Amino acid sequence: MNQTMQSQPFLWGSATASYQCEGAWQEDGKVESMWDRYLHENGYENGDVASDHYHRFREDLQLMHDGNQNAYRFSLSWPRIITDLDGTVNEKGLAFYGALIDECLAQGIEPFVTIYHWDLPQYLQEIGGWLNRKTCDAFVTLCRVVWKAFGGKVKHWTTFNEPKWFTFSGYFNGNYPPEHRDAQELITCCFNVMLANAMAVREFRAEKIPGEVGLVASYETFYPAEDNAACAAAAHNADNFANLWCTSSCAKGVFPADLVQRLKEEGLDLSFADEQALQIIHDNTVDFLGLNYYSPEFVTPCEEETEIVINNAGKNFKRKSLYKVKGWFATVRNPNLKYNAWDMGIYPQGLYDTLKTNYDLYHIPVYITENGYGNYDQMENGVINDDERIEYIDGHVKALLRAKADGVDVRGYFVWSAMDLYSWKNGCEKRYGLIYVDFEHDCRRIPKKSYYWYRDAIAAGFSKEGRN
Ligand code: BGP
Repeated sequence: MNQTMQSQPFLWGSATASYQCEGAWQEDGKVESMWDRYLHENGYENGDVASDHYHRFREDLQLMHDGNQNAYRFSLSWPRIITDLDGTVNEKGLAFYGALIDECLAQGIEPFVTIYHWDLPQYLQEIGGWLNRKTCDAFVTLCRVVWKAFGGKVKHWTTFNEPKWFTFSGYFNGNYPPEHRDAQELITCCFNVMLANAMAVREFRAEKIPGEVGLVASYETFYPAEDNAACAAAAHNADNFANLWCTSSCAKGVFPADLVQRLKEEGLDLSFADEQALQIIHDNTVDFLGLNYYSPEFVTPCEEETEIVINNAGKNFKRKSLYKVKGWFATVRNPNLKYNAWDMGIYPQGLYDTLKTNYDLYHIPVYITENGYGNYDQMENGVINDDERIEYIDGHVKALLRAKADGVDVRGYFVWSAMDLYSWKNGCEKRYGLIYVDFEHDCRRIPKKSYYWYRDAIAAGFSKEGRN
């Protein structure tokens, strides 16, 4: 890692992802992503236009600048940049990101770039996606292209966003493309993604790309629902299942031994984990961890059949979200917490624990790369009073500052999301933005009350308290 990173100011920013905000799904030579294909084929709400960031990024960056934000986390659309299996580069796609990065720098905003935030090119999905090792090689090709183009301008790189969610949802729960439900496929994909991460880190170091390279993990804090050994064991199972395979392999270079043992006992075939791949993972760990934290889970043991229920319908949903994995763990609602309409529990202590746990385990710098509150925001007389979001962010930032004061090397905080955007399978009415996007009227932008609050809070003290 570049030493200058240690003296950088604390990053206060906001985040987006390419598919969720750019729109322009067919413009300037971009090819289809697996999400384009999947949402179109099924007639679901899609991100064809989304927040139209592709055409409005200058206005968005101006708003971030005016909002005192000094960093912007965004991702690159792979199918905009590389258009086929031969690795053909689409210069117009690269030029878009060049303009976006230059605009960040002109506005005094650090670009914090995620290379993969789920929008795999459809041509790679057709050869098996993350089940196929060729996708790992193709990922390294993508990294090489973007590092050649933007290395030096961008100092903060992350390879993957949340390996847990796109593998679990795509290959176990089946609610994301390619809608498979197969534990063997799940663990194969998980391994290949972590291998691709390590191969990319190796490339980053070999090419001496300036700056730092990390990975963004979704970190779910799992707490025993009751104070007993069985619930504690279930919480550890859940941690292994959802978090540790990812964080331990990218930050320490090894998969948890008890998890590996357990998978073998369950009859899963781990022959994909060949010596050479394990060595690459071992030798190429990340400089930092990005952690996305939204809500905690409280767990008990589970002997019932596996069942996952995800609330994508908000207030119209007739059940409650749950996560039951037979023999591993089950989640239960905590009656003491407030939940939003999509069953997300609000618990700032979870963010503190996320930071502390990961820093204590891995001793590398951490960033909160996503934290935010989904709601049905309403505009009344041109104003959006999103007080619940303000309360949520305020509570979580305070938890972050507490962790920092307790010695955690946390270097930045990004609100999810910069502006309203498309939420995977939930559509656009689940809004997270600091800035309202009027999807009905040409995607015009209207800063919410939280935008002004965040702007003033940064000026008033977050920066001071957050500085190293
Ligand atoms: C994270 C993803 C983001 C974003 C966020 C909110 O898992 O990295 O892309 O979508 O969660 O989740 P959702 O949109 O499902 O409410």
